[in-house]
Amino acid sequence: MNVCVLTLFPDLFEPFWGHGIIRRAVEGQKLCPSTINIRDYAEGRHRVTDDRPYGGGCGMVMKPEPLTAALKAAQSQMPAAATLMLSPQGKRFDQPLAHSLALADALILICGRYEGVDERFVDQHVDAEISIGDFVLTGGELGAMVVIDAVVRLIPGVLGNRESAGNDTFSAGLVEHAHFTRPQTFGDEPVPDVLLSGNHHEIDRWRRQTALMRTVLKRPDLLAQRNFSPEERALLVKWRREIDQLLG
Ligand code: 9D3
Repeated sequence: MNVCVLTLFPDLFEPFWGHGIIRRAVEGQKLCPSTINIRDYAEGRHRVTDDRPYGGGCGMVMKPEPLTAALKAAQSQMPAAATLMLSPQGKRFDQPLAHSLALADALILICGRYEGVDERFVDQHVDAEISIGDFVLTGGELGAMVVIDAVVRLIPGVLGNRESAGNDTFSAGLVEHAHFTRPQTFGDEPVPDVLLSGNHHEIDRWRRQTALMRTVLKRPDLLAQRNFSPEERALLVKWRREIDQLLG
């Protein structure tokens, strides 16, 4: 996948491309990343990329011409790419959106800074705006990295079999079961016996049950839209009876 990021801070992306699974994807030619410095496409001796908002108010607005020129440069390399902008006004990024972006052959990600981007650039050139959540960042760069990180690991061949993406929390719709490794006892806490039993049927059953319990406790919102299996339904009924018993 070709991914081109338009940003005023291309240096932020160098360590990102250079580590972990993203680096492996680059080395394995599953990801071909690039950055374009928007400032390189600004005119004049000072290469100004922002200006004061029409109508007044505080903060600055990104000028449309440097963004448009930078986008043309990206599109000359990847003419079929979808043009996405990271923005607090965008559609909330989630795992289904990550899966659909992972099908693309090329993506252009535009990172805003300052108070915002001239709306005419958005109207004329942006296919979709994406937000990574309801909190305020200082710019789109961390959002772009979040999107790229989530998308690249879904490209076939990027994850090894040992780390495969099929069984993810949000693909399964439940929080994962707890994980344990050595030592067998840590600060008085032993690893649950069943995990040492070697009984893989029992281990799978324990993992399914505790995943459901942990979802009830930690992320009940995930269960609102779930179609419970008969096993899950039976467990929830059993737990309800136990809670009713406690409450008299
Ligand atoms: C004070 C006015 N701000 C509205 C809350 C304007 C504003 C805040 C933050 C304008 C730009 C930004 C920079 N944020 C992003 O570029 C951004 C972002 C975010 O702030 N939260 C979640 N996802 C994203 S994606 C890009």
